Amino acid sequence: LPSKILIKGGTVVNADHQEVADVYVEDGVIVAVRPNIKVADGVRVFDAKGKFVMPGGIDPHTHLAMEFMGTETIDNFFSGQAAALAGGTTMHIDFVIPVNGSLSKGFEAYVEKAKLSCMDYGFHMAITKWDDTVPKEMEIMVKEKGINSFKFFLAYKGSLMISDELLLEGLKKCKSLGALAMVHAENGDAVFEGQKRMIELGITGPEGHALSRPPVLEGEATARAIRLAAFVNTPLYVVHVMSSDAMEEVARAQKSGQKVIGEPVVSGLILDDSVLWDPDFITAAKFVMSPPIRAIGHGKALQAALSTGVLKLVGTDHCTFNSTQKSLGIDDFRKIPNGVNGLEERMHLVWDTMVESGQISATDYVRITSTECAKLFNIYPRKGAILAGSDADIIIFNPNSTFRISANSHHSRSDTNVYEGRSGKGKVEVTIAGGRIVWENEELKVVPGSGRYISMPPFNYLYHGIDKADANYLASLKAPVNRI
Ligand code: DUC
Ligand code: ZN
Ligand code: ZN
Ligand code: ZN
Repeated sequence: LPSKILIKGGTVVNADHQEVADVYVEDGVIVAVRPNIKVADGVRVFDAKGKFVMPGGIDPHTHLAMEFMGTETIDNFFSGQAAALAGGTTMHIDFVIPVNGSLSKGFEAYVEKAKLSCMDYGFHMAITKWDDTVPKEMEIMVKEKGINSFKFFLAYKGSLMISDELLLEGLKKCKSLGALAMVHAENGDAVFEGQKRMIELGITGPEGHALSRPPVLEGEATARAIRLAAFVNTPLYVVHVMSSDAMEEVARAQKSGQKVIGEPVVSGLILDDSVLWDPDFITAAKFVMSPPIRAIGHGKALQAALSTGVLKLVGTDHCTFNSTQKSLGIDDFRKIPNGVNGLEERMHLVWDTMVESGQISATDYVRITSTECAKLFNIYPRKGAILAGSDADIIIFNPNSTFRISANSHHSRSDTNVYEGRSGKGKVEVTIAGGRIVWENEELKVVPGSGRYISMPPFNYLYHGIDKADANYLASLKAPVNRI
C-alpha cells in the first residue's frame, strides 16, 4: 500500500471554498494542499483534472450489526463500511444500543462488533430505559468513552419509548455533560393506537405502516421535544426528519433563536410513499422504516429546507434487512423489521438530487455530506476537510460520469435496494480512507480491523451562550414573595 499519494490538478472542494490545487498525502494525513506540488518517485499519482476532490462523506446516522425487532441488521461493521467506502463515505456514526439497559455493557458489545471495521467510525448512544445507573453511565460515556450524543425515543411504545418526565431528565443530564440530546420524534402512544386501528380495519400490509403513523404524529413529537429542550435550555438534534410537519417545527425554533438541528435522511428526501402500496409484499416491505416514507411533497420540502440552510446535514438511518427478515411481517406490518439502506448510495444520490439539479453548490454539498457533521460532533478539522493536517479521507469525484444502483452490484449484504434501478450524474471514482486507497476502478480493497474509533469530545461552541446553571430559567422564576 503506497503511503504517499499525490492527487493532481483537481478542483479541491471544502465547505467554504473551492479551487484547483494538488493534494499531497503521507502516512494517512493530508500534508499539503496547493498548486504544483512536486514529488519524488515512489508516490502514487492520480490525475484529477476536470474532477472534484472532496472530503469523504460522514454519515451521522447508521445502524450496523444492530439487534432489532427480533432479528439483526444484515450489514455488520465490515459489510456496511465496505459499502460506504464504495460510495465515497469514509466515516459514520453508529448508535450503540445498551444491553439490558446497561450503557457500559452496550458500549463493550459495540467495541466488539466494531473490531471488523475497515473505516473510521464514532458512536452515539441510544437511551432505551431510565434508572439511577443511566445518568452515572452517561457521564462515563462522555468523560471516558468518547461519546458526546445520546438518543431518546418518543416512539416504540413498550420497548424503547420513554416518557416526557424521563426525556426531561435526559435533556438535563445531556446539558450538564455538554452532550447533544437527540430524539426519535413520533408520538409512540398515538402510533400504537394507529396500528391497532389498521389491524382492526384488516389493513395488515406495508401500507398500514404509513397509515398508522402519519406526519401529524411526527410534527407533534418534534414540537414537544423542541419545547422541552427550550424549557431545559439545551440544544436538540432531531434525527430522521421525514415530514414537512417536523421540518417546520425545526425552522420555527431556529427563528426564535433556539439551537435545534434537523437531520433529513436520503430516503426521506427522494422516495415517496406510493411504494408502500406495491402489490408485491417484499417490494413494498423493503421501504418500511420509521418514521415512514411520506407523500411526495414532503421530500421536496426537505430538499428546499436543505438549500435554505434550515436543515444542515444529511444522514441515512442505514438499517438493512434482507427479504427473509422483512418477511417476518408478511401477516402483520407491525412485525416488519424497520429500516432501509443508504450508506453506499448517499453521496451519489445527494449530488444528483441537490447539486446536479441546481439546488445547491459543490461547496454546500461538502458541507451537508461531511463538514457540518464533523463540526457538529467536534471532530473538525481532523474530519470533514481537505486541509493540511486533516485525515486523508478523500474522494475523487467525476461529475461527468454516471452512477447506477442495483442490488446486483451494491456492496451491502442485503438482497434488495430501495434505490433499485436509479441512475444519475456523478461518480465516486476513487475513495481514500485514512490514507489507504480503498476504492478504485470499481474495486474495493478493504481490510477488516483497519478502521479506527474516533472519539468525540463534549461540546463547547454548541453551548455558547447557554449558561450551564440555567441562569435564564432560574431568573425567570423571580424572587420568592415574602408573605407575613
Ligand atoms: N427507524 C428505522 O427505520 N430503523 C431503525 C430505528 C428507527 O428508528
Ligand atoms: Zn484558496
Ligand atoms: Zn429512529
Ligand atoms: Zn436510526
